[in-house]
Amino acid sequence: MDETPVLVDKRAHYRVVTFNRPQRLNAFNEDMHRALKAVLDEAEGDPDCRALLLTGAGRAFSAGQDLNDRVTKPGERIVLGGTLDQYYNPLIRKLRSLPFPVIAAVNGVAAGAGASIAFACDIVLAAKSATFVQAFARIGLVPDSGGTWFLPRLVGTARARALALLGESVNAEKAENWGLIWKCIADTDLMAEAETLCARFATGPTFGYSLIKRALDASETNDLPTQLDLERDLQREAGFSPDYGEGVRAFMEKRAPNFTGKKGQ
Ligand code: T3D
Repeated sequence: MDETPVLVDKRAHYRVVTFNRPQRLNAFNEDMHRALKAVLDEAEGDPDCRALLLTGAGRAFSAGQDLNDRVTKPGERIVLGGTLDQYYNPLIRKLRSLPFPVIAAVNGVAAGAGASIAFACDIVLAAKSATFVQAFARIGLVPDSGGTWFLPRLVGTARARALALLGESVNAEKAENWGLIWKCIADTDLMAEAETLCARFATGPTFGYSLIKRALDASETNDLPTQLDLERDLQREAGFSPDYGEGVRAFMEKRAPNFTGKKGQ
């Protein structure tokens, strides 16, 4: 087992979580999956955690599945559905459902499931030198960990199909221009900018953010009437939160709001 396949730095109201297998470009093995799950579960259970930043140690964000664990003899079969059920799919669901913003600071190459994990985050920042690679087709696989769901929604069908089938690398500037990510940032500024954003979220209206995430996720499958009903229900909940009252008072008093992030009664 690696010493610490996932590092956690606790900051004021947020965590920086670093994939830490740099010698393997932060490729995922079972130890790393288990470590990441524990970190995310702990963060979710801590009411003081109001934002999370994911990044990678060394020159990669993550190269996806560690292929050292997938080497077979010719003719030997390997069952991949099981690892998706056990590890990747719960990870993507967890990232999407965390009740606070999750930011990816993509510091280098994000390939295979490594790219899908970034796309599952709420906001993706990438260093100018970072690249996104749909590596799956290169080894005869299907984009997974939500890849076939995120790609067409982010960049449209034409680009999604070409990316998935060709497995070509997309640099961070193009990724921003295509809408695959939020922002491409100079390498030297990436972490500072990502932490500034996290710190901002960590003092924001966390409960309201969690409702925004729920509404946007639901809009992927809802028709307009259903979504309008959902917005009404979520807005009712948001309206009961102390942060809504504080936000309006602060606006009227022309001062900065002091949000607690809490849910209302
Ligand atoms: O299996 C299941 O459970 C199903 C789920 C699958 C999810 C997936 O993610 S499938 C896709 C798996 N990932 C890949 O296929 C990506 C493979 N890697 C690459 O295509 C390239 O390495 C990169 C595009 C990521 C980076 O290219 P480059 O030229 O910058 O670096 P490199 O020289 O290829 O790699 C550097 C080292 O990292 C090298 O090791 P070495 O020669 O220095 O000892 C390379 O073997 C290693 N490495 C890179 N990716 C992986 C890896 N080792 C294990 N697994 C990897 N995924």
